[in-house]
Amino acid sequence: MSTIEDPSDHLSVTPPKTWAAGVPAVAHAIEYSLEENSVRRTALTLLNINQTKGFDCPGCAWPEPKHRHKNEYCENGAKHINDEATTRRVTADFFREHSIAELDGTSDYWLNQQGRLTEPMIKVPGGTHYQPISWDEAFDLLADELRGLDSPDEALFYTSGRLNNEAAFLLQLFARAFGTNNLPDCSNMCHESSGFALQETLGIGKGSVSLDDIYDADLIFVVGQNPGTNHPRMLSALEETKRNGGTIVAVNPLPEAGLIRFKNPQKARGVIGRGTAIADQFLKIRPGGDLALFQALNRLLLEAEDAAPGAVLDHEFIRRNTVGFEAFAEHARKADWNDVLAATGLTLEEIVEVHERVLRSKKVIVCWAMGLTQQKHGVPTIREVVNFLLLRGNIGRPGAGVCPVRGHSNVQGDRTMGVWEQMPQEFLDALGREFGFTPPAEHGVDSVGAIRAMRDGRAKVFVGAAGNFVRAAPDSDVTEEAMRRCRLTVQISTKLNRSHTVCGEIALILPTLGRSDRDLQASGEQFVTVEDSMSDVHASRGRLDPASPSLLSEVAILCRLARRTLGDAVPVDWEEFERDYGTIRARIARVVPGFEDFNARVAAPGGFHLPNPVNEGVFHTPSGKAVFTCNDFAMLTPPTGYLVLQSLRSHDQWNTVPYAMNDRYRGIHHARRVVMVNPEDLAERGLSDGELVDVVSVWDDGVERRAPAFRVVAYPAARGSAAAYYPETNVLVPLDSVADISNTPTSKGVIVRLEPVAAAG
Ligand SMILES: Nc1nc2c(c(=O)[nH]1)N[C@H]1C(S)=C(S)[C@@H](COP(=O)(O)OP(=O)(O)OC[C@H]3O[C@@H](n4cnc5c(=O)[nH]c(N)nc54)[C@H](O)[C@@H]3O)O[C@H]1N2
Ligand SMILES: Nc1nc2c(c(=O)[nH]1)N[C@H]1C(S)=C(S)[C@@H](COP(=O)(O)OP(=O)(O)OC[C@H]3O[C@@H](n4cnc5c(=O)[nH]c(N)nc54)[C@H](O)[C@@H]3O)O[C@H]1N2
Ligand code: SF4
Ligand SMILES: [Mo]
Repeated sequence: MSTIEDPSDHLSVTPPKTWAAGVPAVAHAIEYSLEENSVRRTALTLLNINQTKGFDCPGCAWPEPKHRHKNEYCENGAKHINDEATTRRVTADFFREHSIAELDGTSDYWLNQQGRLTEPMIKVPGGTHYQPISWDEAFDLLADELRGLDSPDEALFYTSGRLNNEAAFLLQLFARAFGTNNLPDCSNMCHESSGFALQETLGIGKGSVSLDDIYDADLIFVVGQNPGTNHPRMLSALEETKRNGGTIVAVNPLPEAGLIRFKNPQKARGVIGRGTAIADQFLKIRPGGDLALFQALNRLLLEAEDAAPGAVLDHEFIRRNTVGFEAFAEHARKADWNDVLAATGLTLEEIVEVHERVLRSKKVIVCWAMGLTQQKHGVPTIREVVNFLLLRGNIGRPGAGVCPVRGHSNVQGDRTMGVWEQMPQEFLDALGREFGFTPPAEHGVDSVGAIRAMRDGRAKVFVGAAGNFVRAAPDSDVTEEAMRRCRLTVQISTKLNRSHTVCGEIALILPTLGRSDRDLQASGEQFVTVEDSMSDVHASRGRLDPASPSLLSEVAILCRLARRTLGDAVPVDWEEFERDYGTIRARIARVVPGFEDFNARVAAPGGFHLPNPVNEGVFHTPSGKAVFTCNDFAMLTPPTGYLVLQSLRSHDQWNTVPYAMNDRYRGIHHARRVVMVNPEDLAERGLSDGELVDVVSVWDDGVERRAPAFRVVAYPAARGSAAAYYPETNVLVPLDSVADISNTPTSKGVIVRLEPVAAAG
């Protein structure tokens, strides 16, 4: 339970910005760095971000360009790295001074501000405080608890996309050798809908475009994504697209600053000039309206083809590479215009204008993020996006394709390494062959499944390798109760967070090295590898002195834990893996397709690219072809008086971790408990700008979930929508409200009402 240290009382609001980055971005990055660090450390960290011999930015998964600038990072990358490289420390004394209950009463912001974790800590049954424990004792205890379970499926191994490839590979190897596929991860709550939709239609759950394709495209859709804040360097790429004559259409319920205009802080003209207008057309869509929009565009394309046969669709591509066209076309032609306009909140003219842009464009890319994936109809929406691209052959040729923009820096790599509760049998067979054991075939639980398993007493040990599961998960009260029911919760972490204060009967904190920390093992200095959103795999080398001499790397922690838990049961040389990470990569090369000769190829500056078969016209679907699908759209129609709330990120946070109380581009200052609503929706409800309200969600289960004390902010949002920050609003997302097929919590589609809080006295 976190406190409501009601910062909304300090709220000040200025008009939303109409451009992103520029001089303030540079100034904010340096100001933040200097607050956290010395000048020397700041210089060392910033000079090493995203350089071929330095470390990968621990922020988002946007790729580095081939020709790297010496400042190859954005304002937020600098904030993320400096948050990790802080000189503040959480010591044993700190835990002696603060009880767990007391820590649980502080805010997420405060917990993160305390600095880097420095030594292993334990909470014993009935204990009120964490106390120090040696690494050996911690591993023995954890191994004993794991071995004492009635079934390996009573253990859960969660990961977040910060984990590097080597550690991710070892984690899934250990879990499977132990006997379970229970590998829930942050991806379950993030791009899972993209994975399912792309796997089914194109045969691979990854994006198909490279940075060169982005530069080369005629038309790029940026849908359900806020790149100015969440993938800032994507704006430099879009600027290049514009310079090459490309056009950009943004689809979003909010007029996000980065979608409007960009001032490139790396270029003189960005610093002094007006910057580049990004979106040529902005569609202020209703929440959840995207499936209707793409279906309408598909209907218009089919009708344009009727009017000018042979001039609109790419028949040759459709015939050679796809199945299901006829059924799809029949279905899409029936899209009802009244329903489309109601679902999207757009005008017919707006949709026709986009259609005309499409007709003028040979090379089209669709980029998207959480605005599509975290909706009940996320999977069918992305399938409809694929239909749209297939119609004109916009898959597999330069300047065209699908671009799900990933969140965490290595979230895509973790999946490639086998962190998924549903890895295909082929992968499990290869793993078993390589290491001489039989991995369990039965699927494990995902993130939502993990909460249910803990809640119902089916899971008893939770191991979090990076991340902050308690705050990332939906339905905070249910999740917290579920965690507290566990016999043992273990967090492998760099910094303090809510998952340390909401814990099981026994709890362990295992502090680890971050991306920027030097990783020295018996064979010498080690590097790790990551895969970005465009399937480029490259090395990352920590350059700073570790935050504490007692830290172990994630690889070392997993090796020692596996060795003690499994003994000789599985013939794996864990000690050798810990001594020399090259030996892990040598085994990855033999198990994971595309990683042949891994060590040699990753030694090349910039690493190597994992080709996407789609770009060679190869589709790993059952038919061997890309698949057209028929998708029905159901509208998100809240009852009268209710709104569709999305929970989203501010400019000053990294996922569950607020760095400050500001959201500069949206004009929100000194507060996070705010809810942004269109002024007309406020007027209809008799609410006024600045009013104090409780946000209350209602759902099928009849339970009313309440997030108290939010300030209303009149905001140019789409009618019927509301926006407030995550994780403060996770309490409102019902555990069972998930996307069809992908099981992703519907963090962008929560039905709420705003209840005025009666003035005190
Ligand atoms: N600074 C910073 N960078 C980050 C992160 C961070 O927390 N901070 N997190 C990282 C992670 S893990 C991820 S997954 C990414 C997330 O990147 P984004 O997906 O950009 O993140 P959100 O803040 O969730 O924003 C969702 C966007 O979708 C829009 N949206 C909401 N509902 C709809 C809808 O129904 N239709 C459409 N078309 N749009 C909609 C919102 O208005 C918002 O612009 O960012 C990564 N990068
Ligand atoms: N309501 C709502 N909920 C959401 C979302 C939303 O939009 N709305 N977004 C979802 C999405 S897209 C995601 S990806 C998840 C994010 O979920 P997570 O990935 O679980 O959360 P993070 O906030 O990224 O985790 C931060 C913690 O990771 C640890 N950490 C940081 N760096 C390292 C490292 O190098 N190694 C290790 N071992 N630990 C490290 C630190 O202790 C830090 O406190 O949240 C999801 N939840
Ligand atoms: S765009 Fe993403 S990866 Fe690049 S510097 Fe910024 S936060 Fe880091
Ligand atoms: Mo994410």
